[in-house]
Amino acid sequence: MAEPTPALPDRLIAHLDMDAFYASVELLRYPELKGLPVVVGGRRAHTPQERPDGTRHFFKLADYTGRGVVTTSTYAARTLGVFSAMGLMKAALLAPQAVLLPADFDSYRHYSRLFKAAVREIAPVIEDRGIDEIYIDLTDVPGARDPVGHDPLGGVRAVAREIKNSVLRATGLTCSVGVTPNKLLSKLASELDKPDGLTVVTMADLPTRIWPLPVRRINGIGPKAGAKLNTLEIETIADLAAAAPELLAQHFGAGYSGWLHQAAWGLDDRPVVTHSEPVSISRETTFERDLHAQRDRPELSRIFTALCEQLASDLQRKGYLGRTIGIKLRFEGFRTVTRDLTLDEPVQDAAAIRRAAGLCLKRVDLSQRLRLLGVRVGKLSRPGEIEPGRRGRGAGHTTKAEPSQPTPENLRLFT
Ligand code: TTP
Ligand code: MG
Ligand code: MG
Repeated sequence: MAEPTPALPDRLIAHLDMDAFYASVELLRYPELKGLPVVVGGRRAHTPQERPDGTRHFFKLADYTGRGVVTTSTYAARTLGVFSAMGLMKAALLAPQAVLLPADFDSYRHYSRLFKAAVREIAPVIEDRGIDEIYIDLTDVPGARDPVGHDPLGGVRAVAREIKNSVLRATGLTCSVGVTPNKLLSKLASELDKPDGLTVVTMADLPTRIWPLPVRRINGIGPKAGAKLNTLEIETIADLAAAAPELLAQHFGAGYSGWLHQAAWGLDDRPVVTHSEPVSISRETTFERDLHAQRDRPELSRIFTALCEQLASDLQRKGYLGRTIGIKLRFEGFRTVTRDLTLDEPVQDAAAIRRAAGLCLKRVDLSQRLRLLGVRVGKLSRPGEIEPGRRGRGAGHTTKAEPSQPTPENLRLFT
């Protein structure tokens, strides 16, 4: 008689995340940088230059001055302490010899589409979680529930390996995959053996693989909740799993504390959602130096127009129109201000976006210098369709309650 196969979990969910994604895409173009500390985050001026003999000159972090941040870094740079979101000047102190490259988002989007298509050929139930990661429901993929020898998870392991191979063939890039009974655990598992990892975690593995991790690793425990948990001497997921539910409820309220407890015990029944529509699409830019609305008017105006043009092309490429146009301004000292207005009819062209965003701008006091400018389009719809939740039609455009008067000065700015 055959031995009974140990029960498989009801669902087999994978989380796949590309390794050092932007940096790895750059290495495809510059293979001579393989294994070296490389940082993505420079400006166009840092584009490598080809020498007459065919070799390239790369910019080094040590040469950088400015206020940019590290977008991502290769694993070689990470061993020197250089990570995403660190200031480039600070990173230069840790890794002066690291190569600095400008970001090329078109390329990253291209490789993002390629890897997702490669996965979809093997497992069609995919939830898009951004440029370099997806959830995949492997439950019904042929072979995923077949044991291999005595290993009940042999089948799903083989499917995951096939997915990784297929991504590598399609893109030349490695990724890390976590396979578990749910999204929450899979998101944790995909990080455990990065880069090029394949990590299967079952409920039986919780104590050894998940519980030792710091609570902040759980997707849904942000900096605030994390800090508060730490003040309660809850540092690891094990501490959280052992915490008295009443203590958690006292500090976090009934809803969130219940979720914290479930998360620590590896429970999560959210489905893999295959269709998601963005709520809004935006573009923003941080200036090289703070700009003043009047003194730097031509430069600001040019940047403003360019943002609106990029946004219009994003909308057109993705096939959306939007009715709410918003702006975001960050001033010196980091104060951030947003304004928006809702139009009668949805738009997707740069001129209409520019016009509406210009009206928003007139509702802001621009006496302080600016460090960031952003433009956003929301209330998205597809051509010929009414956006979700929209009922009747209002008269004229409705603006958000923010009745600041346009000052005569502002009326002349950016126009
Ligand atoms: P991540 O998946 O967080 O990071 P990564 O792919 O570079 O490295 P890992 O191997 O640890 O997964 O982010 C994916 C890409 O998103 C990353 O290559 C660059 C971009 N990104 C930012 O622009 N800003 C950020 O703060 C982070 C974290 C990522
Ligand atoms: Mg990644
Ligand atoms: Mg990611």
